[in-house]
Formats: sequence, C-alpha cells, structure tokens
Amino acid sequence: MSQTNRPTEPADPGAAPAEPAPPATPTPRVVVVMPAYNAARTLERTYADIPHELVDRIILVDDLSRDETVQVAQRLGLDVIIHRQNLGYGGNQKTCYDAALASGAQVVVMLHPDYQYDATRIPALIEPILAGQADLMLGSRFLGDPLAGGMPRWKYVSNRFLTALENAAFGLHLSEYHTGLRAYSRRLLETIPYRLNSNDFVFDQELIAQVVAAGGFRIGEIAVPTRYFEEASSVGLRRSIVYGLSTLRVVARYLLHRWQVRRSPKLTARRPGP
Ligand SMILES: Nc1nc2c(ncn2[C@@H]2O[C@H](COP(=O)(O)OP(=O)(O)OP(=O)(O)O)[C@@H](O)[C@H]2O)c(=O)[nH]1
Ligand SMILES: [Mg+2]
Repeated sequence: MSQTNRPTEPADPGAAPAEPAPPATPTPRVVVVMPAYNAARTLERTYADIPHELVDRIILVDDLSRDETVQVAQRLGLDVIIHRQNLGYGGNQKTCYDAALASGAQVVVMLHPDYQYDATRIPALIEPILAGQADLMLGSRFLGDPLAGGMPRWKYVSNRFLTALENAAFGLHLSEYHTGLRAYSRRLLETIPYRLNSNDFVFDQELIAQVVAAGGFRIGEIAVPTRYFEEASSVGLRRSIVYGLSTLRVVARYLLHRWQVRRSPKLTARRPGP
C-alpha cells in the first residue's frame, strides 16, 4: 500500500522568537478513520460534519475505489492510504486501525464515508472514552427511529433479530451491533487481535465478540440518526444474507468458546504490546 500525508503545518515566517515551550498538556489524540470504497460522492459532506477542533487526524483508507475517492480525499487534506488490491471492508479497517495506532491515537473513531452517519455526534460518542468510562462506544440508530430514517424494513427486521441473538449470547443489552459509527480506546485496539478477523463485513461483529471475550472492556452507546439516501453505499440482499449467516457463525463460535467446547484463537489471542 502507499501513503500520502497531509503537508506538515507551514512555518509561520512572522512568528516571534522561540519562547520556552509551555508545559506539555496531556491532550488526547483523537483520530478518525474512514474505510472507503467508492465514496467520492459523499466524502466531502461526511468530512464537513467532523468536529475538526476535537480531531487531531483523519485517515482515509481507499480499497481501490473505481471513482474519485482518492482525489477528493487528497483535496480535503486527509491522510490517504491506498490499498494495492481490493481487500474488503474488514481488510480496510485492519489498515485503518494499524495506521491510527501507529500515529499515536488514544481514541479512534471509525466513520463510514458514505454520509450515512452523523459525524456531528462524534463529541458525544468519544466523551465516555476520554473520561475513562468506556472503551468501545457505538452510535446506535435503534435508539431513534430507523424506519423513519429510511432503513428498508427487511434490514430493520434482520438487524433486530441479529441484535437480539447477539445480546443473548454476549450477555449485553445493546440496541444495535451493526452501526458504521464507532469509537475505540487505544487500549482496546492494542489488546484485541483484530488482524485475525475476516476481511469482509462480518469483521465488525467479530470485533465485538473479541471485546466481550477479552473481558474488562466497557461498552456504551449513544443515539444517532438513520440516513438512507440515493448516493449512500448500501449492501444488497445477497451480501446481507452472507453477512447475516456469518454473524450467526460468530455467535456460534463465541458460545462454543465460552462453553469450552472449542477454543477459538481469534477469541483468545492478544496482540503483542508495542
Ligand atoms: N473496503 C471496502 N469498503 C467497502 C466495501 N463496500 C463498502 N465499503 C465501505 O464501507 C462502508 C459501509 O458499506 P455499506 O455498503 O454502506 O454497508 P453498511 O453501511 O454496512 O450497510 P447499509 O446499512 O446497507 O448502508 C461504506 O461507507 C463504503 O465506503 C468494500 O467492498 N470494500
Ligand atoms: Mg452504508
């Protein structure tokens, strides 16, 4: 993969002579990552809603889009990483988190670049992580009215079904597991062996199963609006069926692991420390 970086801050020619540096403030580094594939038509809108005063860096990983995603991202000044080959949504996120950790992120926000999730909600999303009260925060559409936001009824029903099943298996009470707006603490991403997960959409579910299996991580959620519209990227029926079945497999694997019937390396391994 290749990487293009945002130019560093230009030196201010009119700057006063160097004064003693102020004491280093422990500012948490918040990094937004966007796993992108053909997001040219929605990227600028998504970017515009990001609370830039809170975010230190925005990394976009392009999975060999066939549109102008890379050009738009570069024009916006994002850090762009380009995959040499199409890996899929999960493979894309692996690169996102590797890059975010390497950049020193303390909090990592994963945001779909298709403008389906309201980036203006990022401050509320990351607040519990910054306060040390959560390690994983989910932006949930099901705390609002997903149907009013245009979610197709069959997606609504399958989401509810899978969420109920996952709650029962994981012993949680979340309102949805299938959101594209999430935030993670550095500690979580350093602990969870996310690289072992699928390169496909089920990556998101495997990661939550890993978080639950690891224990000791607090998960929270906030309400986010649902937005379905013409230019948004959306999974069709066939891929949704594959996704649903893969999610069932994640739940089954988790239960077998927990009942000590069959141990899963994905659910036991730990990423080596830095
Ligand atoms: N790397 C990669 N990313 C993808 C692929 N398909 C979609 N994406 C990105 O992943 C994000 C989520 O994909 P969507 O197709 O919107 O799927 P979804 O949001 O889970 O499902 P919907 O509720 O139908 O929108 C999008 O913003 C895309 O930019 C893919 O094949 N490879
Ligand atoms: Mg989408």
